[in-house]
Amino acid sequence: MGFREDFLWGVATSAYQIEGAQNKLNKGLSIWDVYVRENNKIYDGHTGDIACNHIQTYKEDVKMMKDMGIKSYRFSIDWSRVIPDGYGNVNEEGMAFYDSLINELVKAQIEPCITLYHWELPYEIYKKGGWLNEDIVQWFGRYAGIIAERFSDRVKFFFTMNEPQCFIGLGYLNGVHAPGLKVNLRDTFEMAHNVMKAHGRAVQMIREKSKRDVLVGYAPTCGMTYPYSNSKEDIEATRKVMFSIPEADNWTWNISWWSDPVMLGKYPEEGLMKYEQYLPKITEEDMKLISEPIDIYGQNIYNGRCIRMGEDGRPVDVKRKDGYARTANNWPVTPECLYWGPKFLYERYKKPIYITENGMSAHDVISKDSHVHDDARIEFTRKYLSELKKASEDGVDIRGYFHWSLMDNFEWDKGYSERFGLVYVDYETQQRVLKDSAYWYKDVIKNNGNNL
Ligand code: GCO
Repeated sequence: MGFREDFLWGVATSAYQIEGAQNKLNKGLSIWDVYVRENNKIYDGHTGDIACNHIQTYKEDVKMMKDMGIKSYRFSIDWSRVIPDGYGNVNEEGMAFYDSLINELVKAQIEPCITLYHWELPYEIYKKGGWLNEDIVQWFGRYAGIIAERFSDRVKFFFTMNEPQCFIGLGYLNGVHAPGLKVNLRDTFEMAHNVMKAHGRAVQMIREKSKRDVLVGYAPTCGMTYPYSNSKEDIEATRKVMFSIPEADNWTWNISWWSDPVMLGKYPEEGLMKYEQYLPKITEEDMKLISEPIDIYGQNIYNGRCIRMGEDGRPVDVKRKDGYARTANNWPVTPECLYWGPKFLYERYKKPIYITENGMSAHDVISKDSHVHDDARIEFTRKYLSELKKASEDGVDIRGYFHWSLMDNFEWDKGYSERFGLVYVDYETQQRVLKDSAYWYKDVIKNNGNNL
């Protein structure tokens, strides 16, 4: 009992958040390179220009992972680094970097997992309309094929899109992420439809160009829900809220609009009705492309809402307790979501699940004894993983967990003010210090979670 014997214990990062060298190695501009230069968009004027300088330190970083006992590394490829304008020539210098990173991982016996899109839309594609331009479906597919052709001999895991909820919602609806726009609702639905078509096309191209059988997945996010009690009514109310559809003005933050099409081949009825006036033309052919079968389901999970059945038979949110536990960026600590989230997702989508991200930000400091005592992160992860283990024991097909993040990094509009890493990064010296949580996680991995 517990986790599967071959459970994939991992850590995750993304390209812009750690790489640095943004204008080196012939990289093209991405929307983030441009956005961070605007005034007052990013905390204290921070940029990802240097970030964790991973382009230069990747060998040491891989060695560090090996020392931490990490079994798998989920990283992303910056589209604008390997195809500077997104659709034209391939930049060999960019490809060579990832090639070498992958070789290091393989040597260290760390399973590489590629995410294709963790938000670096090439600026040249943005200028052509970005996600609004239907051609992006082919451009993204071509990019996916190029990556699969080159790396599938060594890489088995490919995730297409990371958190479409965020890159459309935060990028185009409330404008706090690149490209920082607030566009019409109509446009956001069309973008979302193209995102999912691009996902489908990528799945096809990965299969076509891979040198062997690979595993293809998707990595959306969203808040989860968990029931107030184990009564049938509360559980039913919770399941209902989990897959419910929000009002149009903040529509992107939900699960089913983004996952039902991909996993079940149809948009949720509730959404088709609620959003009708904003929707683009949706054809059967589109739905077929969008639901091109995938092998594994990734989900980024950070927290959730507690739900119970109301007196009137409608689900209600249970108020959080006064003084409830929170992380440094004020996200609630709700371990139950790592039990109920995967359980509901597995019931609905019936695919093996990987938690592609989970973790917390804390105000970590290096202590007088030169260590970083991040007890809160240890406690957080212990509680979350214990719930995940319970789900696995209850028959949910959970195959892996990637802690966000390997190391502190550029947290988007929050710059370097949030520290999510198991490893502390001093951004002036680029020194890395394993936090207590890194040693703790190593022990968990060694025991396959049996010591949680
Ligand atoms: C994602 C996330 C990460 C964040 C993390 C903490 O999309 O995968 O936004 O990039 O750093 O979720 O907020």
